[in-house]
Amino acid sequence: MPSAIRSTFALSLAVSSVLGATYHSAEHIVGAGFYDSFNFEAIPDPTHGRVNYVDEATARSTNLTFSSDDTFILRADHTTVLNPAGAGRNSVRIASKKAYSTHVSVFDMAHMPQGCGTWPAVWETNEALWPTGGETDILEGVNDQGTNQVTLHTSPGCTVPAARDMTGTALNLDCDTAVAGNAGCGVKLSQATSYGPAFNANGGGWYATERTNSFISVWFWPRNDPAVPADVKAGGGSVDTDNWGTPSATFPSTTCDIEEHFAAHNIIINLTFCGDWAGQAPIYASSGCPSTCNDFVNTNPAAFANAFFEFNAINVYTS
Ligand SMILES: *[C@@H]1O[C@H](CO)[C@@H](O)[C@H](O)[C@H]1NC(C)=O
Ligand SMILES: CC(=O)N[C@H]1CO[C@H](CO)[C@@H](O)[C@@H]1O
Repeated sequence: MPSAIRSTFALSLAVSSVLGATYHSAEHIVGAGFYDSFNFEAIPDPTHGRVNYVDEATARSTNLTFSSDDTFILRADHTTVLNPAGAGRNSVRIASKKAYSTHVSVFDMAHMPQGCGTWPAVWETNEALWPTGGETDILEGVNDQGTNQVTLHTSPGCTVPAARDMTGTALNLDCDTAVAGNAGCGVKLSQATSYGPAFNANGGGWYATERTNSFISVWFWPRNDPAVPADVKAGGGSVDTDNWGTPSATFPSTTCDIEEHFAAHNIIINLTFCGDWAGQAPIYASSGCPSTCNDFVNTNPAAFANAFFEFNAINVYTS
């Protein structure tokens, strides 16, 4: 091979191996752009929460969603005392119009919902194909109990090893929704500021997910973390996950065929109250919360003044 061609060949090999973890912006969602990128889902809560999901017109007219040039807020009603025999607390659930298989998504958040009875979630799934299309819970918890838990839920035949290269702690190892009451295969994050009041007091931070056919990983960087990668902080453009360091949670494909167990996913953001997780009496009581969960949600609207998400941006990247 002539040397000029040989050196081009060598260069292209070097470039393509670096490009393995480089992704380019597919959606840069900021401010009112959330209304373009997401559908509002005014559906009954599948997890039996004390919630009433409203449509977009209601969310906008009652200020449950609010956008400015550089922020998008999604919150629950915090002024209405509820009739215990009537509908639950008004809140919002949104699902992205676009669906992604292998991708990176970065959530730059200044605030997340907090308070007794709250069950917020930022997650990805295919609602029409659940559970065979899989589910990735990126940010989820109940009743202000941190730290954050990252969880996969799948059809049978997807498990993860106990020992993994991550900073979080492995919980269940079988991701099958039919096992252990649909607990999924979870990872409890080690970072104290990853959830709830501690997350908010610290100005929030960045959650990022990378899904390939070899692994699904989630990173969390608190707002003041000197290690937050420059491409994550910048938003848009491109990102190189090779430079992101050890993830908070990772799920390798060793004993889980990710391509088979995960369909193209929409990003879903929801805020419910009580229900199948937050509302379980022992769980609610162990959080140091008063009364019963439903009664607290019905009678204490002011307690939900901080039950809101504030997004600086969501960035989605594909390779
Ligand atoms: C709607 O919410 C935003 C953000 O919290 C707030 O700045 C604004 O004043 C609210 N508008 C009304 C009409 O309450
Ligand atoms: C009420 C509601 O929409 N609940 C969903 C919110 O997020 C979790 C993901 O963790 C789903 O499992 C719930 O169905």
